[in-house]
Amino acid sequence: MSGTTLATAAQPGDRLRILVVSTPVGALGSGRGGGVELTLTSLVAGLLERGHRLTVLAAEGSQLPAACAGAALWTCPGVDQPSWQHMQREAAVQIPTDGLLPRLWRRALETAADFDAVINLAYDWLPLWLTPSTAAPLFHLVSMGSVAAVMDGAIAEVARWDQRRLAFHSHAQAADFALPQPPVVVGNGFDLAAYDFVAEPEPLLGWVGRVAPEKGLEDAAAVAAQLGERLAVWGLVEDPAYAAAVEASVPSGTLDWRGFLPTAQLQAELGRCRALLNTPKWNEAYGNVVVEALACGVPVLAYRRGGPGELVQHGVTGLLVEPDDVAALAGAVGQLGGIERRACRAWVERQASRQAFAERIEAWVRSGLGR
Ligand code: HBI
Repeated sequence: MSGTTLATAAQPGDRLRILVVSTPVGALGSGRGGGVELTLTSLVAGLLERGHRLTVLAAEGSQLPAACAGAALWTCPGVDQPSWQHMQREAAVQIPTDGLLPRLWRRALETAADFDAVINLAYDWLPLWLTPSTAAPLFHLVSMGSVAAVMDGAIAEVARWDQRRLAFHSHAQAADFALPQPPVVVGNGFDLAAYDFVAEPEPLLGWVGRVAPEKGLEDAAAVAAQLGERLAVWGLVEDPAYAAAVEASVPSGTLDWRGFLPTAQLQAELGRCRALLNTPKWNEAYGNVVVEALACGVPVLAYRRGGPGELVQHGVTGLLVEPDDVAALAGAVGQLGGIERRACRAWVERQASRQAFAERIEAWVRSGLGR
């Protein structure tokens, strides 16, 4: 065996030395990593709180939020990995010249012997492919549903080799993949101190998300138009042509475009809504915005699809309707009276706090390290 010495296997209860490898799609703090930035922050902050030693490996220019100040930050220069989002299903893996992804994983493999576990948050082929061939204990928190055949294959191969190394945000997401065993589902975690509960809403409907076709804004707009109500829209306009088409599909003034706001401002405005409409057209792996709304006491009216279809407790924290049924979604707005806003906040405190999430992550890693 070459000079690598395996870290002495961690025993239950002692502190773990954990390396977290971030997404190669943008630096932390740039917002380009999408939901992964929120997941990484909660995972690192939550595990620090549980007394573990954390190191984050990310793109040059990354910054860690204050909650992660206790973690070491290592960065690599390199060209961003092309995003799997909006790729053709049969697309091949591309490794650009001076690619960031291979540099991250060269560094991860070189230093893995100093860690009890390496947690990968990137939705990429390379770290998955390496897993059965290295002694380094690589774990993968898969961040999306199925978007490419080559990724489906890499995930299925690790699952066949040792599925304990994989975790998912929801059962609906995990169901996209060929898994021999029931999946480890860890949900996600949020800093609930950052979300203020609002007991008395305004008569405003809300929608939050990247403004892109897979998020289905057009359906929420149609619901607002059908009810003659306004819809506040928060989020990065990733696809301007799509946004213009949605705007043109409803009477002018229906949509109130609020733009992409940092969490503190978003939650202050979102909390005033009487409901969040969630209209995913793809198998949303989790649905961060659903939990952010619930954390403010805002009930969620959603399609019974993907992660949101699991997060919303029908009749308790919101209402679920058949996917793509705009009329049913409009009807659900009329049934909001039965939902207690405090029950929305209570659910998040129980299920989606940073502490609850970090506990599930630690249990996942420990079980994967066991015999
Ligand atoms: N694409 N290649 C690649 N790698 C990622 O880690 C990645 C991505 N596309 C989207 C993405 N991550 C995140 O925004 C989602 O997983 C949330």
